[in-house]
Amino acid sequence: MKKLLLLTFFLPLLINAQSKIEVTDAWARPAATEHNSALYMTISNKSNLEDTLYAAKSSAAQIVEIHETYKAGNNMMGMREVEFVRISPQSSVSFKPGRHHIMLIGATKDLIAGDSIKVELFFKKNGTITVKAKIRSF
Ligand SMILES: [Cu+2]
Repeated sequence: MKKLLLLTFFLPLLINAQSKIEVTDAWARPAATEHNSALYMTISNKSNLEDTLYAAKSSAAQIVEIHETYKAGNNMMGMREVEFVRISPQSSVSFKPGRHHIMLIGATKDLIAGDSIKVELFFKKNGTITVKAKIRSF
């Protein structure tokens, strides 16, 4: 009974904390089954505390990683996994082509333009945020 009362008390606070991170314009590139896609979006931090994106998950891909693009020299671009991306207080980070992206490795189904997929984003302070991303080419 005591536990139940505590839960009731804290629930509104938890819901409030969730809304401090806002994800907009989420979209992912089309890909055939087993092939790779990338997801882009804008993450806005509406709180006065820094938050950190540290993982992502989706049933649409076998492996989901946070990636950054970097200059590999001689006009070559490479990409690599990063462990986290910091989102400063009252600011936003754009995941876009040539910058950060969520790498969807091994699509579990055909990702066709016009469809949408769900991706879970894990934040240290704000918890899990589920994002709906539209499949499109650009
Ligand atoms: Cu990548």
